Amino acid sequence: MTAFANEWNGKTAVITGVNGQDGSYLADMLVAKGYKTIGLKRRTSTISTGRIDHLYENPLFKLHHYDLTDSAAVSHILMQYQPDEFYNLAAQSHVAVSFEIPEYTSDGIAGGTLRILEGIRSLSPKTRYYQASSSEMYGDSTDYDPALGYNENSRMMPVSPYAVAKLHAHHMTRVYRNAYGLHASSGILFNHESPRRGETFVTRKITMAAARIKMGLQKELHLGNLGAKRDWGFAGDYVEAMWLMLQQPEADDYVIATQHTHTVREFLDVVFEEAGLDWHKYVVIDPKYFRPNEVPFLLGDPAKAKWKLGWQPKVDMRLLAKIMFKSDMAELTKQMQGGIVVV
Ligand code: NAP
Ligand code: G4F
Repeated sequence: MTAFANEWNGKTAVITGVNGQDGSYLADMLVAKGYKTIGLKRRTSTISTGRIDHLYENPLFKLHHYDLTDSAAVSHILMQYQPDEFYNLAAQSHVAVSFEIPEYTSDGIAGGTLRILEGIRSLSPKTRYYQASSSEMYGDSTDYDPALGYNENSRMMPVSPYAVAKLHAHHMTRVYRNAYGLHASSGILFNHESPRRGETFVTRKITMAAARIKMGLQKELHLGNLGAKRDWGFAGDYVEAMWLMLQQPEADDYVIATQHTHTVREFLDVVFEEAGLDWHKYVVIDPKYFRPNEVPFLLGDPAKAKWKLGWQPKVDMRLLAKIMFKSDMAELTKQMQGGIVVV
């Protein structure tokens, strides 16, 4: 038996943003299910494919270059593969950065989504489409039940360029579903994290800093708003929900969340307690990390996903925080033993 014993199941899937957190977990899952998995990544000047390097030798996995702003690249991929499923995960996904580069963020997310939908409509209309929508779209809307949280019908009031672009893409997905009969679904995913989370998002920034402080490599952790509340789940659970949406007879929109919300401060408490440290000694509140507009509160109601998809989250915030901290400690220990640590 080879290390890649899983055979092709006859299905082909395309993933944009395969090099990101979710793209890498989704690629792992689809390859394990026997999909021929076509990962699309943008070209970067330095190699940064650590999340997907382990897939390179797998005959079911193939990588192509692409950019959200390039409709010809999408057309070629659709014509070449006529994929059964297309997962659109690529985005400039950092909310604070979207205030600095709003046009780029918007063109990639709103324009990029439209380019793919139009490509599918004209070149491969049987392809089932997944859109990576976001809880950030709710913004500061007060249209939710405090006990249950936002659902698929709650009013959305985005407060960042990123969220406005995501809302455009969300509605465009619905328009192509209703106008042209495409099997196009949006997952309204609340924050989800993992050891593969980008290092500038608050959870990973905290777990990495706690590990570095523990090892004597860092003295301070600069953060912004500690009072913001987020509904944090595990990325590995959330990619399962994406796949389930595309297995349904009808396309639809689904909230994916844990239905528990915590402040950034509570996340800090759990991680530093796990590290045996008092975060008050290290955290510096830095105006640089406050945003021009902030989403103060996110809590999602995944009842529809539970009922229709049979999906439910398996990892809560406390466990997630511990898994991430442990992983960062292990990685740092390995680097220190290999003599490759940045102080
Ligand atoms: P991520 O780690 O930032 O991954 C995004 C990927 O998109 C990266 O691989 C990035 O490439 C790629 N990308 C960025 N700009 C691109 C462009 N112009 N052309 C082609 N590729 C481009 O994000 P994630 O956490 O995996 O999230 C996946 C998707 O879900 C995103 O659309 C995000 O907005 C959305 N979402 C995320 C969450 C969450 O909590 N994680 C919640 C709701 C929705 P590089 O690898 O080269 O940087
Ligand atoms: O980790 P964050 O940057 O995530 P944010 O802004 O909620 O966005 C993430 O989740 C969205 C889904 O709701 C996705 F659509 C989006 O792509 C992304 O994955 O910030 C979380 C909270 C914010 O309230 C922020 O103000 O943490 C606060 N925060 C406090 N100090 C900080 C920091 N955020 C970051 N990134 N860095 C800080 O130093």
